[in-house]
Amino acid sequence: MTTSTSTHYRSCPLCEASCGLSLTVDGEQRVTRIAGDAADSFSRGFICPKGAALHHLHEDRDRLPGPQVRRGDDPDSARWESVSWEEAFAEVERRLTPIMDAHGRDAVAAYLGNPNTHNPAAPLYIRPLLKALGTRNIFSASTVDQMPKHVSSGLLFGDSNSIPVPDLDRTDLLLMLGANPWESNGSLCTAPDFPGRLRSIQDRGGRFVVVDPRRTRTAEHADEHIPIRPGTDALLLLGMLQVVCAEGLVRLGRLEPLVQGMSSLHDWVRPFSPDKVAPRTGVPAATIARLARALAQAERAVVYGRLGTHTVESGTVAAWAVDVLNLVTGHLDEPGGAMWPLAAHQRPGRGRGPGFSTGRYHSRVRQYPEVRGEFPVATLADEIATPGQGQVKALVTVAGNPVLSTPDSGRLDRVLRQLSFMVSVDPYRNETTRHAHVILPPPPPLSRSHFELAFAQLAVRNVVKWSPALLPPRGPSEAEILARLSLIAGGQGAAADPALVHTLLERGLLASRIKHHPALTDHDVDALRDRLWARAPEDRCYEVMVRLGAYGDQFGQVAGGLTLEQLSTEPHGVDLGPLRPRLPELLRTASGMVEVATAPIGKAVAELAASLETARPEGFVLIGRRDLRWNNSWMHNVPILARGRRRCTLHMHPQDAAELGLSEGQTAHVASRVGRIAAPVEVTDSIMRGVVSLPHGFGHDLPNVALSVAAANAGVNTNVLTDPERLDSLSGNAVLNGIPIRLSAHDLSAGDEPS
Ligand SMILES: Nc1nc2c(c(=O)[nH]1)N[C@H]1C(S)=C(S)[C@@H](COP(=O)(O)OP(=O)(O)OC[C@H]3O[C@@H](n4cnc5c(=O)[nH]c(N)nc54)[C@H](O)[C@@H]3O)O[C@H]1N2
Ligand SMILES: Nc1nc2c(c(=O)[nH]1)N[C@H]1C(S)=C(S)[C@@H](COP(=O)(O)OP(=O)(O)OC[C@H]3O[C@@H](n4cnc5c(=O)[nH]c(N)nc54)[C@H](O)[C@@H]3O)O[C@H]1N2
Ligand code: SF4
Ligand SMILES: [Mo]
Repeated sequence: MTTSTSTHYRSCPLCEASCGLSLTVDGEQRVTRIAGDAADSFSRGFICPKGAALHHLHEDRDRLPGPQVRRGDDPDSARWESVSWEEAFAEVERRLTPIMDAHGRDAVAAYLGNPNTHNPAAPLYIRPLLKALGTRNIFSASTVDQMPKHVSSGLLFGDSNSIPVPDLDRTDLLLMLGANPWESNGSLCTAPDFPGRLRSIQDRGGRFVVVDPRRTRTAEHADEHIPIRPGTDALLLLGMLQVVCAEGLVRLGRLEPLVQGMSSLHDWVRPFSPDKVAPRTGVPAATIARLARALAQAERAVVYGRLGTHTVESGTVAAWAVDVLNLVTGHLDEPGGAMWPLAAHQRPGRGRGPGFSTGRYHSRVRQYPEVRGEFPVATLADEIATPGQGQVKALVTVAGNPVLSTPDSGRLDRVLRQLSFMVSVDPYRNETTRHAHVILPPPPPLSRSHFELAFAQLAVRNVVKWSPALLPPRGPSEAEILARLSLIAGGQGAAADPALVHTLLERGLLASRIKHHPALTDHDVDALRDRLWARAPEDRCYEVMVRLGAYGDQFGQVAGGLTLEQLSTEPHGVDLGPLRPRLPELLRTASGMVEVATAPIGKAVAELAASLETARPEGFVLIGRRDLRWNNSWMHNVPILARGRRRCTLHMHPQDAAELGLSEGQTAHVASRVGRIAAPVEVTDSIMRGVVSLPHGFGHDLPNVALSVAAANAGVNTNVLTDPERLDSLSGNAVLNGIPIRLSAHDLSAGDEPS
């Protein structure tokens, strides 16, 4: 036995911040300690409790050791059996193929959860899987999250992935809505040590303002906290736009020749004077006007809106208004404003493209338009439960827990039982995967390489890093699991060689990347493949992207250009500099302009204007919240993170609690149009009156869930209350914040629900 220890550096894959970690590994190949990597080019030593517990997550005893097959029809009482990988894939083929043959491609649905964005192999390998399935019934966590921002970016800039991020390190004024980075560590804005970067704004004489119905930890540190009535950010932002337009504060600067639709914008925002929107938002008219003027007059300023701004009924209008405010006040694509990174795996664009649209086809039951090739996950249960041609009979989930994370999840939990077959790629048997017939557990995060695909495109600096796998995997990689599922879905069978998919991906990536390449168009794809340095299939894809990316060596054509081999010698990452202006090159609209006034937004803004004339909604509304020590539904099983006081509580203002006769720790009964729950009250003046808050991701007490630590502190599932019919119409995103509810100290009887 050897006792020597070694230190390794790699990125934390658990949230968007992608912090550099320093891991101590003992002679037995066990990680004994994790600290922040002080030399990391981006995070400079920052770490949070989740990153420091990554090895505990890696070693979680409840992580499934291998594939499992369910024996028995009732997920509440069924027995689970460990099988070999070959048996598991054979079982998938045996049960999935007949359903596709008998009922057609749309009879199989797919749900893709959030951790797919944290695993770079997933976006690469999910594409061939979805292609092989050939189904239109694709759902993901995007429609309980950021879909509004995709739609607004698509409409404005022609590319739904071109989301501008606040240039935190150079701004002097940040107006932040519906985000709580002190707990979340940031979202659609990759900025390790987000809190430290906010403090730096203050240290250099700037300030940041938080708009949130709760006085969050972020709001406590802010220079100003502005409480807002949930669901009304679009009105506040339109009010600010009205002030900017009416007071002649519009300043497009160098973007003037690149902007289309300004006269419509002036017309659209006219009805939204601060006086009109103040009673709706709860934000005083004078505050709205003051914020607008401050933004317009600041040299370096930026508006940033996140989850609380997006997961509401006018999420897309709010997302659009954020960018338009930045644009008209001269803060878009400018240092200190909202800018776009250019990641190492990306290439600059050509300033024009096909543009963005939605609704190429519609969902079967509720006729929701397709958005980025998906339907709202809020309608997944409808597609399973409603008989007829095209009914969903089978489901593939990858890294998702919709039974806790999506609307009306009590119903989803019931209707998943109707499926003829379900297969889940997931390390745990949890609330969702207990419904599966086969569970295929991927290796834990320390057993795979890491390269930022998603978040490098959202980072506040251009940075690149590649972390090779640290510990050997016990079974097939997630890439291989997904490749084998693709082969089954594509009819090649369970025994087909996954190398077929690896090669297809590699060749496809190379071919598309050299197609318009000035120096490589004539090159042979296979000759270039022979020159790849990496061995693992997913690493070879990252290598192609890096070498043919904006800073790459272009296969030897650019001296000193990046290669993956070079990145293997840079465990702290490579800093590629601050964000640089990208307009017009990044645009993919048909006009080659920023299209401010597209028809879908115009219609939605007109509807909002009309709503100002109707009666103001009354009654309690429910919002969510996050906590630094867990991530959505799946980190409650790590003892060191689960310790401490009870956290699945209903936050309530002291006066509201007094009026309802509720006090600290007592049970509150909560009913919405679709469900009811009971939760312990936590009285706090950090939440505004008329609003209560409950975190999501709890409710671990369902039968046959194998999460021993989480089950001991099960909590309640707030999404039992979320109404599946309340969506942001432009994006299909669920309304998770601002849900009308009824509250009582006593059991609520049927008929008590708000309408
Ligand atoms: N009420 C309310 N609901 C919400 C939200 C809210 O704020 N309020 N937030 C929403 C948001 S922003 C999101 S993103 C969604 C999340 O929704 P989901 O993605 O559906 O849920 P998660 O809880 O993230 O579940 C992640 C699943 O992935 C598995 N997993 C973890 N690591 C891996 C891996 O490496 N590979 C694979 N294959 N699986 C893995 C976990 O075991 C778990 O089953 O929830 C949404 N739901
Ligand atoms: N520790 C931890 N980190 C996480 C996650 C986690 O679960 N735990 N989840 C990750 C994921 S998947 C995501 S998407 C990100 C999300 O990260 P953030 O976007 O920062 O989201 P939250 O932390 O949920 O903060 C949203 C805030 O919006 C407020 N809010 C609610 N309704 C409204 C409204 O109508 N208007 C305004 N202005 N505010 C409102 C809430 O009170 C809350 O403080 O976090 C990621 N990071
Ligand atoms: S903030 Fe925490 S969870 Fe997120 S990347 Fe950093 S260490 Fe990991
Ligand atoms: Mo999310």
